[in-house]
Amino acid sequence: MIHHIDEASRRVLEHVEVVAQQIGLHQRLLLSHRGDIDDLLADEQVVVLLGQQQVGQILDTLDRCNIRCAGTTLAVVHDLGLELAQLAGDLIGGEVDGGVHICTVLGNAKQAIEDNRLDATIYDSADALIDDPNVDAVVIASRNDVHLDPLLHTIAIGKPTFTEKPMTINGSDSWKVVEAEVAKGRKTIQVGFNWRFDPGYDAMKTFVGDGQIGALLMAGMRHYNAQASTSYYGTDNVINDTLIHNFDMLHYMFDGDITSVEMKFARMNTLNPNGESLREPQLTIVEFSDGALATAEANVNCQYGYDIQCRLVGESGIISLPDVATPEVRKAGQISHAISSAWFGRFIEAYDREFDRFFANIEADRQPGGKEATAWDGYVANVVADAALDSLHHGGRIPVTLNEQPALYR
Ligand code: ISE
Repeated sequence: MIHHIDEASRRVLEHVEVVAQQIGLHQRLLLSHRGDIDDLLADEQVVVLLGQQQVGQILDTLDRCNIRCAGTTLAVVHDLGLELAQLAGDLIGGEVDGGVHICTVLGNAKQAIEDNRLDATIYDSADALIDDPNVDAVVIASRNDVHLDPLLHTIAIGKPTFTEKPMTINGSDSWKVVEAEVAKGRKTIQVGFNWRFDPGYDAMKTFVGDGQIGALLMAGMRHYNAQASTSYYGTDNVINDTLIHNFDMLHYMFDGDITSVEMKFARMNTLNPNGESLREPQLTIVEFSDGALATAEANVNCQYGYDIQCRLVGESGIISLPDVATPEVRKAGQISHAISSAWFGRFIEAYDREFDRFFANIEADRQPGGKEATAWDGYVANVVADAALDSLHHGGRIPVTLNEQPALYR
């Protein structure tokens, strides 16, 4: 199994994270890990396509996942060359002696590599890097709108791939991913719907599955962010970036397909700094084929913290997602509990567990399915989000129509 990331690699990751944030990544960054020979990831590289907002989270998650890196390989695409080359130069010549090998740089970085006398391999494209036989698995955590091409590529060559949610930006693109997997006859994609791995949601799923509160009738969910998560986050992202988690969780928790969705705007929060480009809070009403109903409130400028709730009403009882257990503080005439400021804190365990599952599946040569979201689940969430966007823009209740589920996913 993977045990502990070594100190040198941990410091590399931390350093990269800081630098990536400092230089405000606008392009994509590829990061790969190479494990020890006797490690779970023996001689394996994981390629991570990172975008501006995700770089910190993902590196942090990989770090916490205790991936042991005998050598860490950093790779850059597009125009990050200079900064990263300098960083690598610092690392190689400095604190983390010998721990870093720059293996992939595209764009205008060639000169920077030469100037810094770095040991580098230059590929012509991200695809060429992914094709490298040393790369055994791929993690795609770039902007939502650039997942599709690398996904289709990794499916074509059969490399296990973890993609951040949403799988793509709409149902028709996600269907291309499903079709590609079906054509290969094998599931290689795991979608990062991490809530499924949250201990609280996990326990609720078991409770429901065991029939402890009978068939589900209703659900009420809260999805609050202190503020919008990216600089380019707009009205539609409330659905296709935020509520899409809720759509996946409802699809996972309820036995039955989602058949329609309707969106409503609430009065705008005067503390929302984005004005009309980010119309919210939004409320969604989801209907299932057996008549069950769910509502989810999205409020991404709530100011006070990252607040996730879910209450499932069954025929003979109710289950509610526990608030994360933080110590109770009694002070100055008050009893209080700390609340996470963002999702990394709230779902830290879920992120770790979903990555652990991804690597465990690779090790066991097992296809994703069951708890981890497959390409089919990614497709379903996108189709529901498409209907929700339609409702948001045109009003009313919009039917959700799915293509027939291919046998591969049944
Ligand atoms: C972000 O991408 C996430 O996945 C978070 O869990 C969600 O709360 C946030 O709204 C999204 O933007």
